Amino acid sequence: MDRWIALLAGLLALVVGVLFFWLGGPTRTEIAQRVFVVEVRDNYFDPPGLSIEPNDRVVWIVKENAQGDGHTVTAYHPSQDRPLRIPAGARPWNSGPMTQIGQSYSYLFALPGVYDYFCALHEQQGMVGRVIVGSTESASAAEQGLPAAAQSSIPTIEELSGVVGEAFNAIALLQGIEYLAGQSQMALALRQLKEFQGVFSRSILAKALAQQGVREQFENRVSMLEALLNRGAPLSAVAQTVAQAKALLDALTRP
Ligand SMILES: [Cu+2]
Repeated sequence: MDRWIALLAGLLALVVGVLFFWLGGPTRTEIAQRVFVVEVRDNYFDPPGLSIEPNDRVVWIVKENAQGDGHTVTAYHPSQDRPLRIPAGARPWNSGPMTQIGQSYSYLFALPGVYDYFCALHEQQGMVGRVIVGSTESASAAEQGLPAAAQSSIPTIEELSGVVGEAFNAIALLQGIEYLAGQSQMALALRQLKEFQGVFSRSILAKALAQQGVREQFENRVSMLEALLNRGAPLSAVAQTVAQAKALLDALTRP
């Protein structure tokens, strides 16, 4: 009888423990919600590839429109007269033509998988992009089936899993911090920066920057960005510092 009571007590403790952890622990949605910014240029996305976590948000911002006809950000999906190149069940998106500099479009990536997208006006010029959500190990997108120009410019899953992918991510993350600062979301901008600093020192990106002899320079830019955000410096100063950090990363994204 005593054994049963002990067993029941043990089970009860386990259930309470699990419930406590489940209800009290931070969930992925609380710590995620990072904002990555992809710049929309003539005629490419910068950066063209990202590797993110579920519930991260991507904001595309138009930076160039020399032709005047604008750009779109459109998912490869049958609803857009294209083959399905996003996870089954994921919501397709289409920004429609964006013609104003500074115009933006945002999408929250909820489901894991590989998402390919294109600009409806410049797909044939290779204006395409890719977002991997969740583990890159489970990503198994067909690397075939795009127009030739798109095929040659879309980052491969292998690239996005390595140092090129980390550099792309860092660029979009820093651009995201600039975007958040521009929205007066200083606390979010700082949190995103702290999280980046936390993982940077152990990253292959840090190693690659060290090999290029610019790691210290890059870290100085990131520290300066933190100081600027902390004292609510003008957005122009924030943008300039992000641009300098980005210039150091750009060297890693070119073959
Ligand atoms: Cu375009």
